[in-house]
Amino acid sequence: MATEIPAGTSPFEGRTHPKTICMFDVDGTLTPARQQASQEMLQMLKDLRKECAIAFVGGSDLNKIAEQLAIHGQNVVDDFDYGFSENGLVAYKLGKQLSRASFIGHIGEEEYKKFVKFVLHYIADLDIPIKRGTFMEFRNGMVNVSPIGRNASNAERNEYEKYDLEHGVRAKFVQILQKEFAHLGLTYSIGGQISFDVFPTGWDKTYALRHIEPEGFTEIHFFGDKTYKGGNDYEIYTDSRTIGHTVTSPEDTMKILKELFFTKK
Ligand code: M1P
Repeated sequence: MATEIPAGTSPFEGRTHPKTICMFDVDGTLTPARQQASQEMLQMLKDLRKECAIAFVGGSDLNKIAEQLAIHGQNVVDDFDYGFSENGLVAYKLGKQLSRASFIGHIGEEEYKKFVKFVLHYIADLDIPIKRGTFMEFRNGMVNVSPIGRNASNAERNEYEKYDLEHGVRAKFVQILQKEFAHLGLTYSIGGQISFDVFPTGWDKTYALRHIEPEGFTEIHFFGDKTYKGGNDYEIYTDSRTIGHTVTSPEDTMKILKELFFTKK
């Protein structure tokens, strides 16, 4: 049963640091890319929740994030104080949905149709070693485009990532789209192994910050692995409202958390 919170009282008052929040990217930060979180990581997040508020802020949609973080079948948005999927374009607070932004609502059906037509033609003509299925995934606030297709297996993903790094397939594709659809004001973000996300400029991970603003946190920590320019953690990592932490793996995230919250100073 939901606990009644008296008006004007923060739900985080009982935490050791009630005005602090830790926000985490998912792939490469809480979990290996597109895989499940370790038991050790899940336990650490549980312990951290006693210290301060916690949030995930992933580029993926909620289903994918749940596969990675809710490994015991629980509802992932109950394990975090805030849940931000699709960069926060779909947002939850304490298990309840806050809002959902619409990509089509923003660019319009006609422009969207032209975009889809162009992308699918381009992929059809693309000569890469293998192709699978689901080349475009329509989400709420963004679309995800994958030259190999989202149905690629883990082994195929790893192979494709290497191939893409060498041949710049996604980078070239993005350049062409930027030119062709310049009037739409879209951002293209290569955040994972086999695809890139497309969303209106400004709808990057900083979008999630508007949802925590009313709570008046004085320390906002952000942890991410793609914090370099062009990576999908860059904007939130460099935002003046956050204290950014670059991590190299989930183990590195745990190491930094231990130093920040679990080591007596
Ligand atoms: O979280 C990072 C990215 O993870 C997936 O990327 P890929 O399938 O290419 O590894 C996607 O869900 C993508 O939207 C997301 O940004």
